[in-house]
Parts: sequence; structure tokens; C-alpha cells
Amino acid sequence: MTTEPIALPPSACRVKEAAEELGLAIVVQVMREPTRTAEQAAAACGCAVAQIVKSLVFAGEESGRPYLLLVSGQNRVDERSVAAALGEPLARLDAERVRALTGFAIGGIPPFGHASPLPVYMDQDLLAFDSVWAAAGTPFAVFSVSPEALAQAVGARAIRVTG
Ligand code: 5CA
Repeated sequence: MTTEPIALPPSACRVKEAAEELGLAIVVQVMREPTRTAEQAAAACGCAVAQIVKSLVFAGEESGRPYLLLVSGQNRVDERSVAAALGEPLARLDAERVRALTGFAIGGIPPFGHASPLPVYMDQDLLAFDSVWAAAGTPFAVFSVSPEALAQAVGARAIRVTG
């Protein structure tokens, strides 16, 4: 039996390095089962769907500015609540635009380490947990983190995303 550590895929490695730069201590785990959706990630991590962090990229309808929303896996974004918190309505972006802004493909988008810095807002429901799980750059890679530590590291403002 080999005891050699298995190298992280490049996208997951970028997330690990970005965490180090932020001073956030995380262990990136590559799962055997896909973690592409919140439901899959919860099953693979053995946690509640609500403990999964969805990293969703939107653009302001008026400003065109991109925003990153960190949303609890069981919550749907209520556009009116979020518009009230951000001061403008949001529009969804297509997968290519999301990839260009973040440097990652949908299903593995991490909450930091993006190609361009994005203003970050965190679903306040995530703060109810001691730990949450987020994607680490690929649809098989995840890490756990305290939601407070994550919010602090990325400078996230807590908002209500549900109606
Ligand atoms: N790895 C999992 C758990 S962390 C994950 O990344 N989940 S996620 O919810 O953050 O990523 C999938 C999300 O991408 C979906 O909830 C959906 O809102 C969004 N999405 C899926 N397809 C598209 C698309 N074509 N364009 C834009 N957004 C999309």
C-alpha cells in the first residue's frame, strides 16, 4: 500500500493556495462521489444540505457589477430580498461569464480565489452552523470551515437572501 499523498487537481490547489493567502486554515478534500450540487455535496460530506455553501455569481441589473452570494444549500435566492440588501436588482449570468469572472466552472466554484475580486455577501442562515462545507474548485473537491471565519476572510456582509 502506498502512503504517497495524492496531488490535488490544479483548480483545487488554487483554492488551497488562496486560503493560505487569506490566512484561512482549511483542508481540501477530494471526494469519491461528485459534489456538483448542494444535495450531492451534503451526501458526500455527511452534513445537512443547509450546511453547504453555494457560491453563486450575479450581476447588478443597473451597474452590471458582479456580486458573489454565498447561499445556504437549502435556500433559494429571493430576488426582492437580495435587491433590497444590495440596492439594485440582480440578474443571473451565463455559465461562460461565471467562468470568466471566477476562473472556475459551475459546480466547483469556491467562495474565494477568483480570477477577479468580487464583493461577497453571505446568507445569514449559514451563520447558524459551527461549520459549513464549500466547493474547492472542482465538482469533487470540498472543504469545511466555520462560517464566521469564512465571512471574515472574504469580507462578506451577512444578508437575508430568503423572502
Ligand atoms: N459544489 C456544489 C456545492 S458547494 C456547488 O457548487 N453548488 S452550487 O449550488 O454553488 O453550484 C451550482 C449552482 O450553479 C446552481 O445552484 C445554479 O444556481 C448555478 N447554475 C447551474 N447552471 C447554471 C448556468 N448554466 N448558468 C448559471 N448558473 C448556473
